[in-house]
Amino acid sequence: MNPRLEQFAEILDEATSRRRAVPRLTGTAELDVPAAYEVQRALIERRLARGESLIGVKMGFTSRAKMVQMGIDDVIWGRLTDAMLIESKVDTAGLIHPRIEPEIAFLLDRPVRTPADAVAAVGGIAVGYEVLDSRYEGFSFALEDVIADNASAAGFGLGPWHAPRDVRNVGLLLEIDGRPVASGSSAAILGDPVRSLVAAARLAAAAGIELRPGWVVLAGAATAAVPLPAGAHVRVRAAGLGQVEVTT
Ligand code: 0L1
Repeated sequence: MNPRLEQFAEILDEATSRRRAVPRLTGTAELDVPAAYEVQRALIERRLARGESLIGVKMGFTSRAKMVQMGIDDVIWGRLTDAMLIESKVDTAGLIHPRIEPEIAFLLDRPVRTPADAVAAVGGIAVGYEVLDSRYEGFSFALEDVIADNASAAGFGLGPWHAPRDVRNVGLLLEIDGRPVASGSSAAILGDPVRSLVAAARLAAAAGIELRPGWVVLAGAATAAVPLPAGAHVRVRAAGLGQVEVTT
């Protein structure tokens, strides 16, 4: 691998472990989208070398509003490892400037090698949340930066799994300390979270990666991400899918 890209992965890895934001890579370097995904791969390889396992993928920029904001016309993806799975508590002191957003999650029970495999591979659907923590100063980045930074992934949590169902218009509510702070519909996720799942299969296939049984696909946010304070109790509710809670 190009040593410069490996060096970018090291910078982002250390920003994570030292909880110190870094300037965006594109401020001083040329980085295109394929090279940014190479950095992401190298960043995750470092985690795998420390004993973490891949357990899924996350989709990003899945709402029209975020695509327009970034000036892009396709979604991005990042990798999820077992160390990112949050059971019930997340320590915000271990993060730089965390934000949280509600998600719809798919559980795969069959391998997905092509987009055509995706829908039939869904074994479960759950409400979830994602904790984002851009490793860049001031959450300031270009598309290539955020791809390299594993799409800002920091952690995620999942509610109870349900049998596959229509999730085109599921109402989602994010509460912090009992107060509603964001609400939306799963329709904000590409019009139907299943489209995001199919996109995950497309992008993974293009990268030569098979989505495996047991993996989770986070389809993307249905609302804007909100700052995640310390000492908070967060609840995400989804109509028909129950809820998931986390404390910080
Ligand atoms: O939409 C996403 O999850 C992708 C990247 C989020 C960018 C950020 O706000 O950190």
